[in-house]
Amino acid sequence: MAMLSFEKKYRVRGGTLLGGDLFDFWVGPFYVGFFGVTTIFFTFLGTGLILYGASQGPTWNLWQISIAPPDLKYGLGLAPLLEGGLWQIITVCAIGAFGSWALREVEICRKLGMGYHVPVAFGVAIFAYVTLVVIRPLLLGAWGHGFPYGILSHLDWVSNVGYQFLHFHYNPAHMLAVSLFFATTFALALHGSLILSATNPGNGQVVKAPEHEDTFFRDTIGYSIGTLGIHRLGLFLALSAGFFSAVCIVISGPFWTKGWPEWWGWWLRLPIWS
Ligand code: 07D
Ligand code: 07D
Ligand code: U10
Repeated sequence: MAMLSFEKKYRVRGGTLLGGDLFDFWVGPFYVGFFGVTTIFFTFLGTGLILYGASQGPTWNLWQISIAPPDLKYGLGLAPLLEGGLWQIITVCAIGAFGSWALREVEICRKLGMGYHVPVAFGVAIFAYVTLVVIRPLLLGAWGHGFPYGILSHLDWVSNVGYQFLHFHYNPAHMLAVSLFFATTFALALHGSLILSATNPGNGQVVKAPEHEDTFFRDTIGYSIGTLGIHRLGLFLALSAGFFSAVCIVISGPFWTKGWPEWWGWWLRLPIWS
């Protein structure tokens, strides 16, 4: 196994951000590190609290289990455990676990002498989540604006919040985010299919190199972004999609309270029409 002998060579001490040598070891394929321990801690505690919440609730049906945030009357204060307090502690655990996971990725990057692109990318997903459950509730003045932790209940939240603004599709940042998500899958489909077409050309055919890939796109659309460029573009599109998602929800409420279709009134109010 070539990969395993490579891993042995790179399984050396150092590169940790915290804890020094203390947790600088592997368990099977997994690197542990200080942040591996904190990941495990927050994950176990958070999952345990979800299970406890489920045991106090009306159902064990996996799709219907839901840990709701506090009522709006609790504002930004702490709520009793079974009235949203659980949601508050679980939120802390989730942020602790996601943040620890990102920092463990950083330590692994440092060990391998690689760039921090992966943890930075995960950071954007964490940012979107934190926007939903911390930043927006803070701006609106109540934890009750966070989304409930349940498979179906969180869908109800998305739908309800969407209709509070009449027609969420008219939110300009939502339009940008949706287009960027579509562009991301389009770019990955183009890239995946191009690579497979070059490396898997069919029985008896010679495997093709990047010159062929470049030429395919020059012939079709007159330009090739190149082998490194497509990965930069993919990362840019995906991170922008996550970023504009966070923007689209944080402006809904804190910065715009009417229906989103009404926002487009600025166009009709332009002085050029009179
Ligand atoms: C494929 C990587 C693997 C990850 C998976 C998710 C859990 C949750 C917890 C029972 C692409 C593992 C799921 C650990 C179990 C409990 C309490 C990633 C892959 C397989 N959602 N959402 C899903 C989360 C939000 C929305 C599915 C998480 C926002 C819509 C899954 C978060 C909004 C739809 C899920 C989160 C929103 C879903 C599949 C956090 C806007 C669907 C996810 C932490 C972003 C789809 C029944 C997937 C579905 C779906 C998880 C947040 C909208 C349960 C962990 C509030 C419209 N979401 N979601 O494949 O089928 O992601 O729902 O922010 O249609 Mg969601
Ligand atoms: C928040 C997930 C973070 C995940 C983390 C990791 C674990 C570990 C462990 C697997 C951001 C979690 C990891 C738990 C798992 C193991 C082992 C990602 C997050 C940190 N919308 N809409 C979006 C579309 C409508 C509405 C975003 C499309 C309706 C609201 C995206 C359509 C109405 C909100 C998007 C559509 C409406 C959104 C979601 C089409 C409802 C949001 C992506 C075709 C009536 C949310 C930040 C995202 C948002 C959001 C797409 C329709 C409402 C751009 C394509 C018209 C209220 N919508 N939407 O954000 O911006 O991912 O959240 O109709 O809050 Mg929308
Ligand atoms: C890409 C690529 C590329 C590749 C690739 C990939 C992108 C070109 C070279 C990668 C892509 C793929 C493989 C494709 C598939 C991927 C997806 C579709 C994405 C989605 C992925 C999944 C759904 C899989 C998710 C799986 C996960 C997250 C793994 C889960 C792992 C764990 C739970 C273990 C984590 C380990 C930790 C935290 C540290 C180690 C800890 C342990 C082993 C446990 C033991 C614990 C300790 C020793 C610590 C003690 C703990 C304490 C003290 C606390 C205890 C507390 C209590 C409360 C009990 O571009 O190239 O190819 O492949």
